[in-house]
Amino acid sequence: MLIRNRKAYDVASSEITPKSLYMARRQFLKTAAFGGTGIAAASMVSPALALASREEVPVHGAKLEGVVQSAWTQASVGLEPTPFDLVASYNNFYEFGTGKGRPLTEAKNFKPMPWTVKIDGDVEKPGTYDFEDLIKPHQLEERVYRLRCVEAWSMVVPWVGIPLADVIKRMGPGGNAKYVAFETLHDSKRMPGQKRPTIEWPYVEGLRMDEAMNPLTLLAVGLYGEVLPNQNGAPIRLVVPWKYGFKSIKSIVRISFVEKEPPTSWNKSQPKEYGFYANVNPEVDHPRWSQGKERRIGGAENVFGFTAKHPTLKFNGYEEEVAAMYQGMDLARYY
Ligand SMILES: Nc1nc2c(c(=O)[nH]1)N[C@H]1C(S)=C(S)[C@@H](COP(=O)(O)O)O[C@H]1N2
Ligand SMILES: [Mo]
Repeated sequence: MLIRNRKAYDVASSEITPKSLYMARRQFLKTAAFGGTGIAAASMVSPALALASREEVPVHGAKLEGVVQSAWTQASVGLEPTPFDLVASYNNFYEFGTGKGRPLTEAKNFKPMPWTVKIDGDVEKPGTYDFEDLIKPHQLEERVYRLRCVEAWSMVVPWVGIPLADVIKRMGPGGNAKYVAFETLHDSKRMPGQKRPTIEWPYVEGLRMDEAMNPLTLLAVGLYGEVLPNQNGAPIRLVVPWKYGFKSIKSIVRISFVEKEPPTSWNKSQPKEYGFYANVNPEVDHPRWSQGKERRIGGAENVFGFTAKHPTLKFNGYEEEVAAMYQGMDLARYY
């Protein structure tokens, strides 16, 4: 059968969402009234509704050269990658608005280049590095990873990036560098969502040093072989596949080597709901909903309903690679 040879990303979005359903949802949107419930990595908006409100398809970026295939292939995930159009149009990026469809349109005119990343703290080679100088010495790899959002939806994304460990080794962290802290650009002229106090700006995140050095942890600069779309965190974002999506901070301008556990945005905003570790764990529910299942973006269940169907895997399926780092830790306490 011909269709079986086609890659997921060759499938047009019109085939994923039959046109009639798409139009029906648009009509529903026009007539339905929505009570916005404010804040959360957690507003339970269905992807169908978010996609129905977008007016244009994502813009493709420049092809990235010299990308090698990593050990984390599509076959190792065992799932088809989520089509490009969905990865680049269903986003969480509060700097460009809180709706899932907002970053696509609100980030359209964002100009990521030129870009610098400040490296500071307990490290041998601190400084302000041009994006190019930060990336150039390293080999770009493609890595197909699961992404599991705390809101119980998930995707499979073919990222392009470099292991964070390679950059850390090159920078030479000192003996007091127990954690790595990350910061997103703070400039409300370029990121209009920052004009509103949705969360405290800038967005900040952090990892323990062993988590940062874990071979899975990626600094992504692209997806689907192309330069990272603005809405996915251009020009450089973190990808930590065994943790909930909010740990994967976008548009990074600062990486600091610190001694104490750094503050993280969602923990600051709602400490009872979001901890520092945020490891994907089906056994530890969010206080307001189960983490036992997930809804795959683009999956058949999204067409008619919003029920989470697929069981969530411990550490998002990366247990073998990461479980040893948490041995002896009570993961219900360190959530
Ligand atoms: N700076 C910044 N990074 C962020 C966010 C954000 O709002 N701002 N949202 C996070 C959340 S909650 C998720 S699920 C992922 C979504 O990444 P994607 O849009 O590429 O799928 O980005 C994370 N990184
Ligand atoms: Mo998220």
